[in-house]
Amino acid sequence: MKKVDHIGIAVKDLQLALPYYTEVLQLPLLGIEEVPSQNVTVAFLDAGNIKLELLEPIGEEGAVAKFIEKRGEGMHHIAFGVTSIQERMEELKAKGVQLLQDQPKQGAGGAAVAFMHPKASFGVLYELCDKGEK
Ligand code: CMX
Repeated sequence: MKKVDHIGIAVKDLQLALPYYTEVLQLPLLGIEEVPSQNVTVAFLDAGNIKLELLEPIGEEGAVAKFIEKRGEGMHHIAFGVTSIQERMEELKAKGVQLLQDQPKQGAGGAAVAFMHPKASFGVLYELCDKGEK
């Protein structure tokens, strides 16, 4: 894994959470976007070398809605920035890591994303995030 791209944080209400990040912590807001494939609206904040991604559920069905219902708001996942995501997925599969899908999905900003099951990663949900950069 090359580097951490962002940390995902589940929140119930983006508009309630955002002022804490932008005004109290003074992190610049990079943008807000709906990601229907993941049932979330996300806000990215510039936290220096990495970004923070606030995730607000859309509806009650998605992974983040379920996470908040079970565990409450808080740290949801860590995303590694990768290149050639399909190759990285094959490498992980060959090492016996359980991935949550066979093909990458479209994530925020049009990135190709895939997740590893938290049970395979000692309780942490890791994401692979390929923005097509070299
Ligand atoms: N971090 C760590 N553990 C987690 C977790 C998370 N984010 N989400 C769930 N778990 C744990 C649960 O606590 C549970 O553990 P126990 O069995 O010990 O109770 C176990 O994983 C199963 O969880 P569950 O609540 O039964 O939920 P599901 O199995 O239905 O779903 C998961 C869990 C990881 C498969 C699902 O959340 C998923 O597919 N995630 C990937 C997609 C995603 O998270 N998308 C949202 C972000 C998208 C974005 O960044 O844009």
